[in-house]
Amino acid sequence: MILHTDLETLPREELEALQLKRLQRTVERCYHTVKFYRDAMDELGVTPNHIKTLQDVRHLPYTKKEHLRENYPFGLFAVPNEQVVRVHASSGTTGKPTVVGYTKRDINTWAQLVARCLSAAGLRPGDRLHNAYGYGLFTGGLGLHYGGEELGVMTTPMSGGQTQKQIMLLQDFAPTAISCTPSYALNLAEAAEEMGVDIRKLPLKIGVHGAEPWTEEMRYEIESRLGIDAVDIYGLSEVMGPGVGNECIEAKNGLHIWEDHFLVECVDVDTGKPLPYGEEGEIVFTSLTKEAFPIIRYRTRDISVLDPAPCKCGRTHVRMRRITGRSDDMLIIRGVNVFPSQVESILMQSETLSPFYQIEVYREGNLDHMVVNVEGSPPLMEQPEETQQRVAQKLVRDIKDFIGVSCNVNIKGVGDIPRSEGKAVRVIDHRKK
Ligand code: DLL
Repeated sequence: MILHTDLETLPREELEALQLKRLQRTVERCYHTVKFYRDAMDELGVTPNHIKTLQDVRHLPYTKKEHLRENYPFGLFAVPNEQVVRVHASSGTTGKPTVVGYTKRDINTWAQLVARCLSAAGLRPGDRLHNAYGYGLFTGGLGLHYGGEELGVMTTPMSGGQTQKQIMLLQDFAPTAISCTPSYALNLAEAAEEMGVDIRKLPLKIGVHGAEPWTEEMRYEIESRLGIDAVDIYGLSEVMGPGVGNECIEAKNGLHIWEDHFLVECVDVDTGKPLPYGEEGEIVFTSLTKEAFPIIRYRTRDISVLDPAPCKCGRTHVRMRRITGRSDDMLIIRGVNVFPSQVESILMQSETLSPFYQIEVYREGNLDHMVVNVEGSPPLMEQPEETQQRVAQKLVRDIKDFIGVSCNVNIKGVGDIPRSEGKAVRVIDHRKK
């Protein structure tokens, strides 16, 4: 059974007409209610009347994370604070967090879009969702929670952490689906194995994973260790939270962006110039229906490719390929650009390793140096030191051959890499200290 709304399968012409109407309304509102947008548009000499076609979005100024910080906490809200019923904030490693707000209607829209995601992932009313995204200022927990309830699934607000208790509830509540970061899914798989529980024998059948970059190899690992279909969910707090796009379980090949609510562009990271479909660049969103915190041309720093090819699920919304990484997570090692996900792909192909890794970067003199720490599988760790060294040397060669960068690889013992309970820390860059 395919369960999607008419809006997900609208013919492109009708979808684009709807987008244009909503874009015009959004720009008009932003111009008249948010000083930041009015000033930015005035500076470029653009008024809401300039938006006659969807392409005209390109005349509008970009919004960046620093603009949110400069207007901390509520300066970009487009409604009086009395109409805001929820705020979320993203932590950020330095300084003040970035704050976003929702009206009652925004909360409803959000719930409907996350319900749409869950439905695309294969959940149906009557399913049971174990929600292990963190509850709190982070949008993951409450976002998935409201979406689960909206779809009509029994939703357990488990949040992150208490890993052994999670395994107990996975057995006792018999959920058919789990939502958590991909790294936490593997953490759970490992904990279950240690407790002697075979997750693959439980009723669990679908995983809805996102909030951090992951690879096809990681998908394979999660699917085989948990015995589920693992589906990608995407979103960011500045644009709404989880639920901006989702993979369909039919194709599992890129995330349908819910284009009736978000206008998506892909632009050159350095120049900001819009790129045609099929080219890799930075993903940019304009919200089309948000009330409290509308956003115009938000530079996500997420790197991907937009693919307009028809999908076998019948949805007409464009697909965004799996995120390669964030432009600010890209490591430049002696002039070579390296995304942690590229390293992950290589590590995950080796059956003698565990899927727990961390990359460290140092500067020695004038040279950057990358060290990959990865756990060996329990059987590898029982082998003599030379066998482990051979595995490490092969990884060094593969990383050099496929990514073009020389590095050191340390095979670590089981449990030596910190386990994630939410977003995994993949890189420790000692150059930034
Ligand atoms: O991570 C929202 C979310 C919660 C998405 C739960 C999916 C599931 P932020 O904390 O604001 O919001 O972080 C947003 O996380 O710009 C991406 O860099 C990254 N990200 C989110 N989803 C994916 C994904 C939530 N599926 C930032 N693949 C985004 C890769 C992702 N990266």
